[in-house]
Amino acid sequence: MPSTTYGRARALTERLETRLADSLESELTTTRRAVLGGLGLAGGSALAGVGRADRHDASAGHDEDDHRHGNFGAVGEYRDLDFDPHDYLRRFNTGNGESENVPQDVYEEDGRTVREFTLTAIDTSVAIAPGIEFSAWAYNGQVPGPTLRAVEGDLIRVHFENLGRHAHTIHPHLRNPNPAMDGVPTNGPGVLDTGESYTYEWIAQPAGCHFYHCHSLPLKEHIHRGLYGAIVVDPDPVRVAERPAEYCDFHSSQITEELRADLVSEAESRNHESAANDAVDEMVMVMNGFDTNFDGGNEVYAVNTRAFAYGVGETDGEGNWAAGETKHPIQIDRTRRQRVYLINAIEFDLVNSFHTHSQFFDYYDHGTTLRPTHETIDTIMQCQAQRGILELDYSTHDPGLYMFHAHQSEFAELGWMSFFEVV
Ligand SMILES: [Cu+2]
Repeated sequence: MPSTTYGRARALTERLETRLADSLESELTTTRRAVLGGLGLAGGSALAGVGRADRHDASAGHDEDDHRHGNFGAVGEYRDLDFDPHDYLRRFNTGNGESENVPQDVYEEDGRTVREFTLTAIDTSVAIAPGIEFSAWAYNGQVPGPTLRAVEGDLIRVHFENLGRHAHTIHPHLRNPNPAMDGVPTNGPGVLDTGESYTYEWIAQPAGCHFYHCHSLPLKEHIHRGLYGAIVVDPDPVRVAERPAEYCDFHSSQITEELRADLVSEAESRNHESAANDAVDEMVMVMNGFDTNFDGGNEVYAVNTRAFAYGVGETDGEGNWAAGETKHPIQIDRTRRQRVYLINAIEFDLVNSFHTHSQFFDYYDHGTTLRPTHETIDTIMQCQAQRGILELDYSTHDPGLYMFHAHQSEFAELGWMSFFEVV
């Protein structure tokens, strides 16, 4: 593999990174000037937080909300877990202790598998680009929050503790028959103030790629600040064999034994407890954006929080990345099937998109079916909170770097630009 390719890819990533840093710098200057102009004689002290620091109290009409909830001052831990987009990509929490910062357990109760997790909302800061810290509100100190994974029909039990300065909830995008567990201000415990806790219980259904997020008001700020994550619900092959029509767009009278067998085998490939799943390389990508100056628009875009994290950094061209290098492409073993759980967690922009270069993929909208809802496409669009499963096959591709990015060019240039490294 010629290293010139890597050299050029690295130069491109660096150029985009520099432009992003410059645009943030000029954005900061413009905002400061505008605010100064508007302030007149009011003085400069109000500027202290403009830009990279936390000025949520002054910026979002939040004072009233804070006082109503009685949240004064920071009570949560302030910590930076050095969230790593590369580590996040392939880390699933199934109750078996996959993450040090996520207390979890798995056990049987009344004939049902229970997957238990503790999620704690805290105020923290996350590095969204080199040298750019964003004041986040985060589940377990990371953005996106921990990926929770269960099998269809399991009970997901989440002990939630709010150690942040604002009132928060957890709202799951699941089929949930108990309104008290919906994590909204109106139902059940409502919003949880600083120091309060609650245990949510959700049945893992339907199978698919789902989303959870805080549902406190103002909603757009509570989501955009980082309180969101993925829930993966693996299909249960036994249930699929019994009720195949629920997993495809065929009527039960049209289900042949062959189709049933195909659906079951697809379900096994998606189920982390099945050996067939080991053969699939699975990843979680949460498309997100950051409004660094709190003007209601994003200045930085990313997959899994850090701009250009899957770009090309310093390398010898043979896959050896320089020590301490935080950027590198996502390595893909061409002999394996690739599956991406993709979620759009963006705020302020109506849609986001995902585009692969030199490759087409199958797409399962929301991941709730076991047959693709789109076949052989290279671009998909997701509105806010929409998600789905992509399946890619690089077995006939030459090794090398293949770009993928949002096909909103603006998003790509402001951070949402990445590479697969097919080996
Ligand atoms: Cu919140």
